Amino acid sequence: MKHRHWLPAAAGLTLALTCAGASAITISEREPNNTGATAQAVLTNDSTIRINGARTFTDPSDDFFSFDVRQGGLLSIVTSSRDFFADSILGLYSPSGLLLASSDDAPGRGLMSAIQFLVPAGLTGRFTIGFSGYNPARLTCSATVTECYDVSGDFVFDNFVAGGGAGGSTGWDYAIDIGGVSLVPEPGALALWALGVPLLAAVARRRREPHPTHAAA
Ligand SMILES: [Ca+2]
Ligand SMILES: [Ca+2]
Ligand SMILES: [Ca+2]
Repeated sequence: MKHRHWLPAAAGLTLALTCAGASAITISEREPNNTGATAQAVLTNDSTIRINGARTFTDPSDDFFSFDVRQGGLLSIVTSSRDFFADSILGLYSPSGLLLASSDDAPGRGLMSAIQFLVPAGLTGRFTIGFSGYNPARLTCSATVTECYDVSGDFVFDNFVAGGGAGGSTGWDYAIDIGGVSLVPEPGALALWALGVPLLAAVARRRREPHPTHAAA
């Protein structure tokens, strides 16, 4: 490798490229995460994120997760469950909290949800997803599975109901897979990051240098 004579730079670049590659991270859900404001932050440079979560009978609350979108591109969010009776709903919110897309039963996924959203180049930042169970008594969805609204006309996640979240569908585990080019930092940012790692290492080394009063150490 050309940079063998400058190990910190090589190490930083290798780490940065590892982060930018087709790497995946698996995260376990942490309650409470019941509102957009208390969403569980999933912060990573990995290109795909899997969240393993649950809607249990003791805690059937809505589940919110936030993650960083670094550049425009197709953002893919797919949910699944090992339990055949699982019936999810899913919403995607912009960094300013605007509902961008929602899903009840996605084509080919049974009763589980999925969203494909083309993130405009200028709309980067911390996005949030809301996930819950479908309850026909509280929710109506269009036939095209694009939008779900509760009985008050709002999307269901801003109307959390204790003991049921959005729905009566509970008591199942789920997985949410988030992927797309938009999760990975831009090449320019990566280059800066790779340069920054050896710089920080040099600063840290300098700080660790013995103080004059302890020069003998
Ligand atoms: Ca949960
Ligand atoms: Ca929750
Ligand atoms: Ca559904």
